[in-house]
Formats: sequence, structure tokens, C-alpha cells
Amino acid sequence: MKINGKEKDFATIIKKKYGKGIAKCTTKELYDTLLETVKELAKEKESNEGKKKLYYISAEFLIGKLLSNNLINLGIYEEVKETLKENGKDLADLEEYEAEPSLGNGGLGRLAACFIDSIATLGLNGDGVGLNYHYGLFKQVFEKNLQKETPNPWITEDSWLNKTEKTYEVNFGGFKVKSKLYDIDVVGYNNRTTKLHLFDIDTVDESIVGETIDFDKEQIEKNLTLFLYPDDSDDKGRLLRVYQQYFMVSNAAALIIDEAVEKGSNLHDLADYATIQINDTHPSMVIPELVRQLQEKGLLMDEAIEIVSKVCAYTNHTILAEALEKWPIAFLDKAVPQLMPIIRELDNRIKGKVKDESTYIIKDGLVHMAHMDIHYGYSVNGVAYLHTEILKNTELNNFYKLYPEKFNNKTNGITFRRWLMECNPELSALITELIGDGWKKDANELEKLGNFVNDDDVLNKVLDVKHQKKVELKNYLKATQNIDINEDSVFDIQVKRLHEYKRQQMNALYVINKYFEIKEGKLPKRPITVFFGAKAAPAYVIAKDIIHLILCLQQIIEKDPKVNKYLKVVMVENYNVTLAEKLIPACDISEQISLASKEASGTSNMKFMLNGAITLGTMDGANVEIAELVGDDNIYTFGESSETVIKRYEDASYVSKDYYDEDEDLQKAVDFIVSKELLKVGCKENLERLYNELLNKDWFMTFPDFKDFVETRDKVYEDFEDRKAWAKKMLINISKAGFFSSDRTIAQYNDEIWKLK
Ligand code: 4GP
Repeated sequence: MKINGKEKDFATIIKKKYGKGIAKCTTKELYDTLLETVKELAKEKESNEGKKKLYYISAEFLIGKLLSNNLINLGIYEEVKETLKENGKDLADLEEYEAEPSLGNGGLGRLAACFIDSIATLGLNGDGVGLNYHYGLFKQVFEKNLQKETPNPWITEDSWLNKTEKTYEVNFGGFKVKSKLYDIDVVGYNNRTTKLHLFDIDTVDESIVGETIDFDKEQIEKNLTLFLYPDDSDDKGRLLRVYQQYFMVSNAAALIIDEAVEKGSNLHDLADYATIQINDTHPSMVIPELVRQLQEKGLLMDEAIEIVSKVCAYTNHTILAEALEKWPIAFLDKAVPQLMPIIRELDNRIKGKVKDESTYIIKDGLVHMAHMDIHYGYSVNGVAYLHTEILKNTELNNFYKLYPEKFNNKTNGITFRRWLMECNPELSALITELIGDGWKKDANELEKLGNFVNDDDVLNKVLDVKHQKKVELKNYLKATQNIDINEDSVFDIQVKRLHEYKRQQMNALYVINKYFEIKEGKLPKRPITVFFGAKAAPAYVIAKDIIHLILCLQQIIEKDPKVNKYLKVVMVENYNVTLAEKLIPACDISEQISLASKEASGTSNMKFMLNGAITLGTMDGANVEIAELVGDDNIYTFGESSETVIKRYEDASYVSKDYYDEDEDLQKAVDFIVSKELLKVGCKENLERLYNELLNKDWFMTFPDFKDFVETRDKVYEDFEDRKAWAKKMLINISKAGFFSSDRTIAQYNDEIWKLK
């Protein structure tokens, strides 16, 4: 590697620093040195320049561990790995040593992380802006088959954060705070760097948090950046979110104005210097805040609004009503009183020209954040074809009628650096052996793999890599969570946030059904391991009940000698990016079983496909595009269509009990939730609540899809036994995954929305 123009090797750097060789160093010494070296190398890389800059503002950046990813992107991964190996050290130990930054929750946060990787890689002038949560989301611990939430501290002295001198004053109702900016350098693949700006305050007091994630929610100066999504089951928690969101966007707006002025903007021309992508509604207050700050700089309201409307663009990630934030006016009046008059003005202007009251920003004492984004943003995008169509034709149809030109689709993507090169070097090497390494820069080149679908030798190699990754996962889970798995079983995996619409409960019902079949002597041809990984929001009661059910099933099946040879349930604890990187390469079957219309896109579906797993899914989100790309023979779809589902919601015709009464297998599976066997290992209250919820409501319609799900899944297991045909499906999936590179997604954002040079 070259530092400051001089060729240096890792061994010499270590020798100089510690006066000893690599072999004699501790993991911490090696890690610290690599961290410093990478930071130095990142500084030497050119940052992205250009007049206009993108600010991707997001409450979450689920970046994952950074060491290996940065080594890959700097092009020194192999060199460092080899040097360590020569000295009896393993890069994997350093990876384990690194704490995973806990700055995100699910898909939206991981998407933001993939996006900044691609922005840096494409050499675009764009930064991420977010918050530096000290304890992140939470660390999940299982106790008595229940999820417990504990703090997840990740900031150590040797973290990737670089402290900067930047600070702004942020005013809240009745008090103000001084912000502090930390930066993380984001290294693009073989290219430039960009920055993730994370704002924080010095007065945050970690000591107000004990063993659990409870803390005094009213001490804003002490708690502001402690947690991502503090428990919002009460008003205090919800109010704290408003404080956090305003803190994020007030800093962002000040930074944007500062940087533009530095480059010569007179602010009247701000739109030539800045564009903002509002990631979901958490950063929506940036609209009135930017108006306010521009007014402070002397611009008149009319012009300030006009400018902001040319600067802000909005991405919608969900059609679930609960996720489209609406804040009570009283909250904003208390936390950020300076903003309410501007929001009223923004609303009045709409009321003056738009008849359709459903689109107003202020309604029934609530401020509708998404409405503000759509009226005052210049672009509104969904995250997969189907999702954008649903936004246009159903969910946001009233807005679409007003502004058809604003609506556009940007199908999500993932960075292949982390989700193939880093997590699956063996598959990467095989691909390179077959088609060269052009795919690393241009993912479409993966199509060339299509030439090998009838090559037995290649198909065997594909199967070998998969087997190796399954063994690795087995060893990892044994070492870290003391779980035993059979690497020759089929690995069937569902990992994602726990939510009823994602229907982990339907997967659990399948497991119960299989359990009965095995007990009755109908044995699967090959043992099945069903993996789950999911965190439930602390206040989401039914989601936690579903975790409880899964953990109880895990225990019962494990203890049943008749069944445990054929079926195993593994609910991994504290599912995070690190675990995803181990699970995804080892997966045979990717469960993407959301209720059609509800999953905006999904991105794990893309990661699994890229690593040669076959999708078992509904025609929802990006599954639709996967199906189109790979063709019917290479994906398994089931369940009702989004049209049917949407119609059912519209006419409120769904009665879950009707399905229950008619399907004996379903009845048996549902009843098992409150059976003696389950109550022996589980909590009556939780299990009965879940049972009643399913029987009397089943809001996400698992019952109508159950039968089709069981039949299709059994067919998948059957087909799995034709190993050659299966390997062919795997290779076709990999070869068609190029479309889902986030480099493609970001290039489209830039061509059609941001228009950076
Ligand atoms: C997620 C959506 O649920 C998922 O379908 C999508 O792929 C992802 O955003 C990225 O666009 N939404 C969230 C959230 O994570 O918090 O709303």
C-alpha cells in the first residue's frame, strides 16, 4: 500500500509503532493500527467535488462494521489478509473485535448505507447526514423465550468517528443546545471518498441508562442522541423523537447553507449548490427549517419557499399508515415553536390553491409530514416498481393527481462490495475465475455467468461454495451462540425486522404444520433448518409475541427426539449486519413472504439472490422484479396478488375465522399456539394474545395464503433434491442480480433527480 506517496507494508508500520512483529501483537494493537492506516489512506483519497452537492439526510445509517469493507474498497484486503496470515493471525479475529455501529434499524437504514458506498464509488459529490446515537437501536437478548432490550454501546476510543470542529447552536422551545459534528470517511470502491456526517451533543449522559433501555425521557440535554427510536409508546417518547428530528435537520440545514456560501452561493442560487434527499419522513422538518434559516439570512418567505421546493426531494419507503409520521401540533409548539408559524404558512398556501382536503398538511390537530414533503419537494419516489405504482394509483393517488410529474420509481439496490465481495469471497473468486473481474465495476457483467448454466463442473463448484458457507455459518453460530446445526440440512432463512406484514407468524405456522407431519410419520427427504433473525420494536407487543412463539417452537422441537432429526428452528439472537453477512451466503431458500402490496421493496431478497439463494416469495416489492428477471423456473411465488389484497382492505371483507373454519391443517397449527405443550414452555398471556389476534383479526391476512404457502414450500424442498437443477437455478439467480446493484440505483437517482455533474 502507498501512504503519502511512499510504499509501505503493514509489517513495517507495526514494527515502527510497537517495536515488535505482527505475530507478537494483540488483536487490539493490530486492529488499532489498521484503523489508523485506513483512516490515513482515506484522507489521501480525493473527496468528491463539484458545484452542486447532494445531502442524503436519514435518521438511520446501518453501516455495519467497516474494517473489511474499507480494506476491500481501498484495494488492500488481500494484501493485509495475507500479511496477517503469514504471521499466524486471522483477519476474522480483527473483524470480531470491531464493534458494529448501531445506527439503524432495518431496510431503510441499510439502504442509506449502501447508497453512500455507491455515491463514493461513482465519484458523486454527496454526503450522508444523520445522528450519532450512542446506544443505537438496542441489543436483543433472549430470556425465558422472550425478547429483552438492552443498550448497545458501540462507540469506543478506537472507533471510525472523527471529531470535527463544526458546531451549531440549535434552539428548542425554552432552551438551546450546541451540536458537535463527527464524521466517518466513506471509502468508495477503487475511487474517491465521501463523508457520513453524524451530529451529537456533548451533554449527552450515558449514565442515565442502566441495564435496560429505560431512561428519563424528559432530560433532553442528556438523552437527545442516546437511542435511535426511543420507545414511543408514550407521549414523552414521541416528543423526544421530535426533538431528535429537529436537531438532525437544523444542523443539516446550517451545514448546507455554510458549505454553499463557502463555495460562492449567494443563497438565492442555493438550488445550484445543494439538493437534499429526504429519506422517509424522519427528516421532513428540514423543509420549514431551511425556509426559516434562509429567512434569517435575509431572504423573504416567498423566495425561501421557492428555493426549498427546488432543493428537496422525498423518498417513500412504506405504505403502512403508522409509518407515515403525523405529529400533534402541540408537540411541535413545545419542542420547536419557531417552526409552527412556517408550517402553518406552508399549509395555508396549499389550502389557498388545492381543493382536496385530504392532502392538507395540517388536519385534525396533526402535522402530516409526508404531505409537506410532497407539496414542497420536487421529486417523490417509491423504492420498487410495484410500490411506486401503488403510491401513484392508491396510497398517494390524490397527490399524484396534483403532481404527476413529481412521481418516479427508483428500485432499490445493494452494494456488491459488502454483500458479495466481503461476505462471500469464495463465490466472488469463482465468478472472477469464470468471467473475469469486470463485474466488480459493472455488475451487469454477471449476465455472462449465463454461459455456464449447462456446465456440470461449474454447477458443482457453485454447490461446493454454498456448502462451504453453510459449514462456516454452522461453526460461527456454534462459537458465538452455542447453537448446533446440521450443514447437510436445507437452510431456509427469514431475516428482517419483525413485523406482522412481513409475516414471520405465517412462517411459524408452517413450522408447526411440518412438526405435526413429522410426528405423524411424514418425513422430509432431508432435514430442514428454519432460521429466523429479527428484532421487534420495544413497544410492538404482537411482534414480541411472535418472537416468543418462535423461541418456544425452537425449544419444543429441539427437545422432541422424534422430530429434531428432521426439523430445527434457529432464532439467532441480536440479528444485525454482522450476522446477515454470515447468514446470507449460507442460505438455500430466501423467505420473502410479506403480504402482497405491503413490502415496499425489500433488499435482503436481493442479497440472498446475489449469493445464490432461491426466493420463495409473494408477488410483492422487488420480488416482482426478481421474478421478471429470473423467470418462473427460478423463483417460487405464491399467495394472493396485491390487487386482491388492496381490494379486500377497501371493502373490509376479510374475516379470518372463515378461513380457519375451512382448513383443518390451519386450524391445527393455529390451535397449537395455545396448546398444553406450548403453554408448558411459554407465557399464557403472550400466546393467548397472539392466538386471538390471528383468529379474530389477522390484519395481514396470513390465513388466505397459508395453504398455497405450505404447498409451494413443500415443492421447493422437493426440487432442492435435484441438486444439478437447483445449482442451475442458483447460477441463473446470480447472473441476473446485476440490476440490483446500488450503483445502478444511485446512477438513476443522479440522472433523474439530483443531476450532479
Ligand atoms: C423499508 C421497507 O420496509 C423495505 O421494503 C424497503 O426495502 C426498505 O425500507 C428500503 O427502501 N422500510 C423501513 C422503515 O425500513 O423503517 O420504514
